[in-house]
Amino acid sequence: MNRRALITGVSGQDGSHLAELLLSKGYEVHGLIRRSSSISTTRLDGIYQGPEVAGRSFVLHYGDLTDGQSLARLVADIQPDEVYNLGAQSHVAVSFEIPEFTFDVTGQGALRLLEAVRNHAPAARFYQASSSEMFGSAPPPQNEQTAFHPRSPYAVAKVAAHYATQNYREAYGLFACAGILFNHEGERRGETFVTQKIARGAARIGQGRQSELLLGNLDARRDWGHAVDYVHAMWLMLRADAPDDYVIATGEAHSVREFCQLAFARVGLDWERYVKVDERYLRPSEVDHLCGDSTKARTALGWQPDVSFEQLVHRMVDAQLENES
Ligand code: NAP
Ligand code: G4F
Repeated sequence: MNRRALITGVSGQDGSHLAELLLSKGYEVHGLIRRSSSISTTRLDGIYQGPEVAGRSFVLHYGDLTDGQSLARLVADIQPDEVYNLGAQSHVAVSFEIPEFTFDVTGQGALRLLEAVRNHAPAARFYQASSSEMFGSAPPPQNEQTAFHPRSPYAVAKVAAHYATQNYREAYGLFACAGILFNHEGERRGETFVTQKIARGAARIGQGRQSELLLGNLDARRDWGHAVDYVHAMWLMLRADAPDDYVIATGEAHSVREFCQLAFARVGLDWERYVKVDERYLRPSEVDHLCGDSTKARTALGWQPDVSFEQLVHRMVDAQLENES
């Protein structure tokens, strides 16, 4: 029997890569999408199967993490073997503008989904997309033992969802895992995250379509990996013998400045001539330095990343050059 998976956030960067991974492994994949006035499933173009496809293995359902009844009904109807909760208002800076909404979707949404699983598919394995943002100002290297010090409404919501996942594991015996993933990027990254903003800006400036790039804090350091490597870790966690929480990271941190340097060099330009700091992109409280220690995942799950920092930057810029051509 093929395994059946339900993915929230399937239209996002990670959701689209995870859906492809699970389909390649023979899963029947169900994805939750929100209704929107324009098409929001472009990342799924390569795997979309319309309702006319007989016996399709990829099915999209309307729902919302703020609507507990829709989640309960979907879980009851689909009876998934695995549930991946990737849906979130995932933009840290935006979470300062819409904190209540962020908490509702990113924090309480996880609790709603856990309840749906507990009540309607208690044998399902559950993955929660926790985040290195939860570590906030805790000094690097951060691992599973590091105390959280969240620095944004988004991070506070992720901490709540993380603890809810642990509590449902302890209280109800759910096979519930939290992956504490450090930043991961790629060709499908949203345009307002710093890496894609830089990759796109470098490509456009290189092609003479843009004259400057406005950014915020250039000193922030992140442990950046590629999303394809990271969704593989999600799947490995749910294939383990017992549920647990794992840090997923490359173990290498670079500054926003270094990202700019490599991205602009890819198009033969000196970044310092084009990048300007604009205070509007500074955050009320910043996370200065994230660098993960993923020894546990490497040892227990056999996980390791394949894409280096330099390859990541080059792949993102090259993809933007193709987009713009
Ligand atoms: P993303 O590209 O922003 O995707 C977020 C997904 O959540 C989208 O499919 C979005 O749908 C969906 N969503 C938003 N609000 C929703 C709601 N109310 N109900 C249902 N779905 C909703 O994020 P990502 O980078 O793929 O990240 C996936 C998950 O991992 C997120 O939970 C994120 O917080 C977490 N995470 C990401 C990173 C990273 O570096 N990428 C690191 C650690 C943790 P629309 O397409 O309709 O907006
Ligand atoms: O790309 P960012 O917006 O990602 P951030 O805040 O680290 O959050 C991402 O990674 C988290 C994992 O740690 C995820 F949980 C979360 O969902 C998201 O995927 O910003 C990275 C850094 C920050 O320090 C920010 O202040 O880049 C700095 N930055 C500088 N200029 C900028 C900009 N960030 C953005 N988005 N836009 C700028 O113009």
